[in-house]
Amino acid sequence: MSRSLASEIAERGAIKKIGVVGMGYVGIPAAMLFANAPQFDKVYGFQRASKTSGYKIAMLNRGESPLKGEEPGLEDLIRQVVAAGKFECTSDFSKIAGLDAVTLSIQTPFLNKKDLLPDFSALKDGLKNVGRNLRPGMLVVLESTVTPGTTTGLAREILEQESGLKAGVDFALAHAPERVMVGRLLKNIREHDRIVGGIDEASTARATELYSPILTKGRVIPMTATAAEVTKTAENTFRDLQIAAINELALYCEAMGINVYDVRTGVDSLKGEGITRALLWPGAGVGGHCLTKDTFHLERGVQVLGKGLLDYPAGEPSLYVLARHINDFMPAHMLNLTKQGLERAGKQLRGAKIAMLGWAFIANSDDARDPPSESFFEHAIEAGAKVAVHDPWVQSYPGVTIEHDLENVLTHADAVVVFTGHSQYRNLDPLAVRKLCGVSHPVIVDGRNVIDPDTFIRNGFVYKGIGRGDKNNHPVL
Ligand code: SAJ
Repeated sequence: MSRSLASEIAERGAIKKIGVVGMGYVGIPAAMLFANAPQFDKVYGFQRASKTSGYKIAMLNRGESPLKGEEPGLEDLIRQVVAAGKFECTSDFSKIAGLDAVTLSIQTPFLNKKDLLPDFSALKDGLKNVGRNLRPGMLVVLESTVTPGTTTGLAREILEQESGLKAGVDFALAHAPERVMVGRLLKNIREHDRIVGGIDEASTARATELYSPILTKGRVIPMTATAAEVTKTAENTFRDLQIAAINELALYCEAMGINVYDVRTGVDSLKGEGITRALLWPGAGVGGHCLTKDTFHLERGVQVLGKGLLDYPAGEPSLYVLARHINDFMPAHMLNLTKQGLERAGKQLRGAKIAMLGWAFIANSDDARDPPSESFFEHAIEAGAKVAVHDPWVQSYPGVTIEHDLENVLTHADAVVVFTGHSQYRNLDPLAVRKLCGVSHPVIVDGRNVIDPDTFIRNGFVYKGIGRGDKNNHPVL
């Protein structure tokens, strides 16, 4: 523990004023929980006044949430902390100079996944804005998911360059990755354990002081910054791998004419000591800003940090990247099922009207980042189909007309394709849907296991479902 950082921090005293850079799905709930904690006096949310996101500043300062979709407790909390004067959103980054701690929750997508090239441009901008206003004794925390080595490498370099200060001597630096899922943002932050990885012990201790007040069930799990980066990228990579495993099984079950859900129940039944089964759910694909890219952060990490040291079977592909390929194949598989269904109804993709139900990457949310629906949409149009898209939550999406009138989308549809598991689609009435389609054998393709095949088959539909080999070649009634 370096004397100077500890004394800088001791001199500064307890953390009272906090800044959160990036008002998105991660930054907004975190800022509100900090603002709601009695230990902290004031929280600033920093948002660039850009064309695409600048509107959030005024909305938040009016006590409104820019996040659509079901987010229990968030709207109320925003109203509460804004009314109490504990939270303010601004694009004036110079305010950072008066704070004790700053967190960064900024998107870290990939420019090119094949060459493992991340796009850290937004993150670098954020780090520069913080670095320019950094003062001795302050704490900086990266919450964004990053390539292992980024906190002690790129982030440290930019902060030191911009501030003229030294990490671990003049200021504290840590990685404390977010672990939130849309639909339960506040709950996840409060109840999940928090990985806290400082570049040194003083930084870990200071970051622990920051997060402890907002944790209810969660505990702080301290480690090094790089171990924290690997933990985050690995947990998402493992989840993606688990989904790929069940997706591959679903494809096998279709080919063998059996029901993957029977098999899943069977496999899942083997419980007991030393046996952990983490079977996830097959589906139309994996989307979102996390699972679709964190594997590549991990892969890049071992390439950069583990340069020449990795002992791995020569010429064998990475298991994790293979999993990505399987999950990326599922929208194409959905299109194959749609094509097969239409052929069973005596039709072709070309000229057919497809009603796509669900654009968001996850159920009951407006989150449409990297949606699996997009590649299906593009390939269906390429194949000559007309595609209408319905989503109850997503407001808009570049290049796609998102409709909120379900009847209109279903009208004259030859095929209905369920891509997102929104609750609304669990109550589809086959008779009403068939009437709107207005054809003798509408096709229904279930990519999220939300409908009962038999009910639709009985009503003259041609049914196709992920993993439903037991139903996909049913007699057409
Ligand atoms: N999906 C399946 N089958 C499943 C689970 C999910 O096909 O059994 C699909 C979903 O439909 C979606 C995608 O995968 O398209 C991602 O879904 P998700 O439930 O993983 O949601 P994310 O990406 O928002 O959340 C993940 C979580 N990571 C882990 O659980 C390890 C969350 O805890 C992270 O905070 C989040 O990534 C993140 O921000 O990193």
